Amino acid sequence: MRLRWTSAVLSPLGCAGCVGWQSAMDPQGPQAEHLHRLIWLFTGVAAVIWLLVMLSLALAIWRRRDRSDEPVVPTNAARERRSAVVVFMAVGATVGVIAGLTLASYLATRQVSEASAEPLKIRVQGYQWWWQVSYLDPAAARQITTANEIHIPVGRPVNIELAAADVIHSFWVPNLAGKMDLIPGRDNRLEFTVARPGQYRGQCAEFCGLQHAHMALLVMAESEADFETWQNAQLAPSAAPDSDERRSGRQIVTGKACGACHTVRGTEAAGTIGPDLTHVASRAYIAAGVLPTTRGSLAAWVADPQTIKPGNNMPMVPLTADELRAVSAYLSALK
Ligand code: HEC
Ligand SMILES: [Cu+2]
Repeated sequence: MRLRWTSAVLSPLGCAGCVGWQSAMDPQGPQAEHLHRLIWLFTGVAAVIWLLVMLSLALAIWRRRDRSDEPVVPTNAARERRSAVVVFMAVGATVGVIAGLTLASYLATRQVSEASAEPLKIRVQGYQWWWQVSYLDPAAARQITTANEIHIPVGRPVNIELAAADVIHSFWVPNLAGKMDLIPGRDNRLEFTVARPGQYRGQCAEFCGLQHAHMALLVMAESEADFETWQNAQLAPSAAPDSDERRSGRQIVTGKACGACHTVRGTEAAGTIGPDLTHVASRAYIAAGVLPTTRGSLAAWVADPQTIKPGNNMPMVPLTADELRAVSAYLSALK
């Protein structure tokens, strides 16, 4: 990851030790760069105007102090005309600046939303409070469904179709692109290219309920070869259990309520209400960025999802300690 001074200054405010860095001031692709330039243009123009206003204010105060015996109201016609000219010039400058910034913003938006010829097509569907990620390969056998983690090859344009399953969400990966809403009943599109490999954090940017702040995602930008390796691993069905403990774990996941909500390809579990668990242990986090994926955190989550992420749509399924151990052993092997 290439660090700019803004990243260096701001990183202590971020999440030390987290996977993925998140900042609109550290653009990692052409679309993000257009927006970054726009941010600086607006900030620069606004700063100059602020300075000019403060300077004229200081000047006015200073001049008033010098001639405190004079009346406040302009007394003759010449002075009044001069004031009118100044007011007209100020109004003209304001209109000019606003028109210029509007044009700059329009041009940047147009550049950001340019479509490319053969993008990698991904569909992201927002749920309270996680992201379903599907790779739309023309060959049905090569379609992948995963959650909260998007792998993309560096240098290839990515076209993301954005849909919402319940309420309005907003997809925002600040290093890569602007925000785009996910609206029930209306699919939006967002296209971007990542220039450098890295792990970029994103999050829901539209208040969508209690756990809105716990709806993060990760974009893993990799070389074409690494991406292909990942893709092939994801296409494989779930790993078969290699011990008695894991076998009984699989039995619990497919036999208890879990399978009604989760899919584990290669088993009977085929639910679609929660994230696809076929390769859950290959992802850096579970529950949309809330816990790093370890056997311990998988056990903690399954034991009591409502304490970890209150209000989320996974109920607590009562398990004995042995069952929980078996389930976490099984899940943590689903690489
Ligand atoms: C009523 C549906 C439902 C049932 C039953 C259910 N889950 Fe879930 N599960 C969910 C939902 C929804 C989420 C996403 C929660 C979130 O992140 O907001 C989830 C998340 C998870 C995750 C985290 C996945 C990830 O990638 O973030 C795991 C692991 C998991 N469930 C395992 C289980 C197991 C094991 C069982 C059975 C003991 C089970 N679930 C039962 C709905 C369900
Ligand atoms: Cu959301």
